[in-house]
Amino acid sequence: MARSAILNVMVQAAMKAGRSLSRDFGEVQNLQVSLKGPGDYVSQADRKAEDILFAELSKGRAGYGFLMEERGAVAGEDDQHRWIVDPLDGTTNFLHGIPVFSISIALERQGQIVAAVVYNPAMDELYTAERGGGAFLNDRRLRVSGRTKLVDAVIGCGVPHLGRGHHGNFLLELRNVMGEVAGIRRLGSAALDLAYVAAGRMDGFWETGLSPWDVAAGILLVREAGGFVSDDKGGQDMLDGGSIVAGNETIHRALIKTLKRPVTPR
Ligand code: 2AM
Ligand code: CA
Ligand code: CA
Ligand code: CA
Repeated sequence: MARSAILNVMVQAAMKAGRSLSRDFGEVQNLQVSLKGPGDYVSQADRKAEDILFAELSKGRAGYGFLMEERGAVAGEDDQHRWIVDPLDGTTNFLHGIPVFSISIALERQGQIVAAVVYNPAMDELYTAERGGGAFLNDRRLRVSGRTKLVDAVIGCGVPHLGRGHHGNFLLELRNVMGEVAGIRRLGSAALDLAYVAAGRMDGFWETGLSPWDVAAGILLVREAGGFVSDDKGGQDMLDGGSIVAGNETIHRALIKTLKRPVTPR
């Protein structure tokens, strides 16, 4: 598979940051950790990986702007292009020694996501996509699952975070979904959840309360693997609205309907 020059820049940056995360994951008990809010941790590993990504992406393409979890927005001279980056998606897993975390890099051009990399260094799984060029896991072309019935489906979700609301609504959604599906999973890295939907490992995924860097790359992975992505109302406000529903066409539609259904006591 021939990668474009820009995707190569993104892959090289992700691999370098991935080596840093892998080293820190091996000595996780020695990392300095601080609290950004209730239950919201950031470590030296997040910051080191972000520094590497900022340096490598800046070197690869001068002047592009950034939106990064720890740095926030950094304006560039080129206002047509912006990197949307999460240096460590799944910090809670990482700090607990659970090898389910990822680096997420999306390139936005004139408001459209055109290239995406999600990399899980612990499993050495590299997910890439370019707009119109398909999605890949390492060198293998990806396709969302072909399952069409919720009763056969494994659905990923996120659990609302401490102090951020949505808890009551989540319980209603969960109750609706768990009564219909084969299984529910909670990985703890939204970027990987979306990559797993793209890979057909999970048939669908929903979460609320997310930030643009959690989902920007994963959205393109799912679309380029033939899947559907929307916010929880069926619109396209995923980056700023914070809610996301993904799946193949049939599961995506069924999941939106099931999430919204008024709960009937059972
Ligand atoms: P993070 O690990 O980069 O913070 C899991 O539910 C998803 O929510 C992950 O993408 C995770 O990203 C994000 N997340 C974890 N803790 C969070 C918090 N306190 N507030 C908002 N998002 C959070
Ligand atoms: Ca975080
Ligand atoms: Ca994140
Ligand atoms: Ca993060």
